[in-house]
This record gives sequence, structure tokens and C-alpha cells, in this order.
Amino acid sequence: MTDLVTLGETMALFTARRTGLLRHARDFDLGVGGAESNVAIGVTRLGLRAAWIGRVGDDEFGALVRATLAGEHVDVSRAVVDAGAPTGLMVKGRRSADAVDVRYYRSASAGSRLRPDDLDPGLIRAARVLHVTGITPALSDSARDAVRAAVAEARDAGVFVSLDVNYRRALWTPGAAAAGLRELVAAADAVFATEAEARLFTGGPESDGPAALARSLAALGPRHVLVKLGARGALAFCDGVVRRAEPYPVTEVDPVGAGDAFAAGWLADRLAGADPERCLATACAAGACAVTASGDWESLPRRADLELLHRADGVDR
Ligand code: KDG
Repeated sequence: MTDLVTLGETMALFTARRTGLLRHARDFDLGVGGAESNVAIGVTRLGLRAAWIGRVGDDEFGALVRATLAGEHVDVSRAVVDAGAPTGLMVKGRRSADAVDVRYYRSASAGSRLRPDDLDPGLIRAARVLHVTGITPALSDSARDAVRAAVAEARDAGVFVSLDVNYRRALWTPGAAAAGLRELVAAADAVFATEAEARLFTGGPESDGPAALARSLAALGPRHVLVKLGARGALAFCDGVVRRAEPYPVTEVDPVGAGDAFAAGWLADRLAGADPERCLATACAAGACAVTASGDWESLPRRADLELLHRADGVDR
């Protein structure tokens, strides 16, 4: 049985090895990245079974995406190879030692041609969680329809729906994202958001802190709202109770993928039956692990890595 099903776009990822303007980069590492597949890898490393649905081109990058996810034991049997469009690309540079800069080359990519027909309703209905993000609906009308159809299927079957807002300003404006994602927020059981992302929907004053933002977001429908506060930790508003978690002190190398790690940690522990404090602590620990090395998913933790982090932290969480 599959524990978590997710759908979205996974791209080939070129990461410049040298700091500075990309035009001066000579060497790149080649890997893959995609918010949803990062979560699939994250929960798999924490002991669950995950499946990823998406489209890749009939090209070397598409082969790399499928091989990488399969190599991480994510079920890619429903991935579609689309001969009509290329696999999308993402290029990560480092303008300075502490400023990561991400560019997309994904317009009209195979991943953005995802459509409702690509779904496997039986797979979704039999899963324990459907995880979606606010990225996929911004890719195209058909991708948006695929997310809607997946969520409708999950809800109909009583499957837990998880949404990471994941606002991407390269894809749409804040207003378009708020309008486009409101319905998904309302349909989700759990919503993950940064403070800025929560503000897209709540319309409250800038002075609203994370607890107020979480409450306002929960008022739209979700039972669980998780607000990611970066180096300040995180806050959970679950079933009417606010909980706060401190960050784990780690040295940040690459922040990209931390939010996906956070979602994976929270979902994996929730599915394992952990209590709300533990779910939040694991989410923070997973997010902390994710920033310690370059790459969107490579440093996602296994259970043993989390234990090491808990021990190094010295705090009983
Ligand atoms: O969440 C990390 C993602 O930003 C990255 O893997 C790429 O899916 C991605 C996106 O669209 O930004």
C-alpha cells in the first residue's frame, strides 16, 4: 500500500559550483528538484511508501528524474513520459556566499502539461495522504485541473489532504495565487505556509504574528496549520491548540528544500501516530537537516540522522 501520493513537476537542476554571476560559472552539478518529489523522498527516507505522479520529457533529463526518484525508492510507475515537450530545468547559482539564486526554464515543459487523465484514482483513494503544493496549479490550466481532481478524489475517499502553499513569484502574482489557491486551502486537512504565504489569504495586518496568522488560515478550513518561521523555528495550530517549536541550531549551506523537509517530517510522524509536539519537532529537525548541504533533497534525513540531531541538540524534545 502507498502511504503518500503526490503530483507535480520535477525538473533537472543545474547547480553552479562557483560563487558569482552565472555567466562566469564553468562547472555545474546536475541533479533534480521538485517540491512534491522532495516530500516523497523525505517521507520515504523516514520509513513510508510514496508515489509521485508527473510528466517528464522523453529526454535525458526526464530519464534522470525518473531514475533519481526510483533510486530513492519513490514509486514512479505512474510518471508519464511526454514526447511532446522537454523536461523543465532549474538553475541554481550563488550570487554571494550566502545568497542562493534560483532560475526556472519550465514554461511549456512536459511537467506543466500534467492533466487529470494522468491521475490514478485508485492509487489516490487507497493512500493515507495526498500531498499537493501551490506550485502545480500555477503551471497551466490542465495542471491546475489535475490538482483539483486529485484533491476531490482524496476528499471523496476520506484521504488526508496536505497542501504546502509554496508561493513562487516567478509563476504568478500574490493576488493570483491567493485567488487560485483559496479553494485548495479550504479543502485541505493540513496547510504548510511561511508567514508571508499565510498573509496571502488572511488579509490581516502586517503586525499579525504567526499564531494570529495560523488561526486566520485555519478559519478557512484546515484542521492543521503549520507556519514555518525559518531560523525562528515553527508554529502549529492543530485542532484549536497553538504549539511553538524552537529551531535546531545548524549551519546553513543551502536553504532550498527546507520547507519540503519540514512537511515530510510532519507528515511522516503524523502517519506514524506521533503526538502533535513530536510531529512539530520532527518537522523542524528535518528542515534543519535539509539546509546543511547543497541540493534540494539530498540531505533529507533518515530516522538515524534525526536521532543524531536530537542528541547534538541536547534538548529533550
Ligand atoms: O521546494 C524546493 C523547490 O523550490 C524546488 O525543488 C523546485 O519545485 C520547485 C519549484 O517549483 O520551486
